[in-house]
Amino acid sequence: MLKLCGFHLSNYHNKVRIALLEKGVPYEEDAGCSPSQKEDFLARSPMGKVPFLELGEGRRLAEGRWLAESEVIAEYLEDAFPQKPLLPKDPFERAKVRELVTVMELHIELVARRMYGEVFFKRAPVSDETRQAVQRDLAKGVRALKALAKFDPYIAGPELTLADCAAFVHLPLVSLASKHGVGRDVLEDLPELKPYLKMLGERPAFRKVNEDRKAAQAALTRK
Ligand SMILES: N[C@@H](CCC(=O)N[C@@H](CS)C(=O)NCC(=O)O)C(=O)O
Repeated sequence: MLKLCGFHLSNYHNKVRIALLEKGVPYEEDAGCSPSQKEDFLARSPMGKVPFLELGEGRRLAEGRWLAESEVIAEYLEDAFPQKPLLPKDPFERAKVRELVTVMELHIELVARRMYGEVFFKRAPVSDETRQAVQRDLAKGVRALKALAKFDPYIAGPELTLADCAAFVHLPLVSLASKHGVGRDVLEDLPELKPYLKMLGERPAFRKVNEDRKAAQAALTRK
């Protein structure tokens, strides 16, 4: 049995969970798993991040099998469980889905993430230099997203793909972070985005993950 380890407020954890649920792959979850730089955690996830996937623990740590990096995990699931694919068959179309995911993660989410501490965790504000760099880099990422996104009705075209799993978890965070961090929702120029996210949110897998995220957020706020 696969075990997905992470927590329900993690957008990367939630992306993999949506893929597992959409594909109907049976899995267990450890949703109480926080990032760590401790040695035994690093043996499972070498950058100390979540999510990671456990593919069988083995009797000793060295015998265990783990995978880190959400997109690597998602692609593993595609290879290991080809039923209900979330990547097109055609090599070019598959690559276009990966291109979209890379733009959303490397050039948009990771850029906006530089402001998450300030915006979501009440940490010290970023420097003016960082804020300007974020604004400039986000503009390039969003320009690329606009060029690639199809909303037809899914972000990569007529089929639901891994790019939708990524868009659903990352883009709302980017909207919020940019609204509070640079004074403007950098995704507001994509008018198709809101109805598209709403449409995805009506699918059972997406809805379940979103409800669990909201419950985790509410529990955190009560603390
Ligand atoms: N590229 C990684 C990013 C994962 C990531 O950044 N996870 C966050 C939680 S949402 C984390 O573990 N942060 C702790 C850290 O960066 O040390 C992936 O796709 O899995």
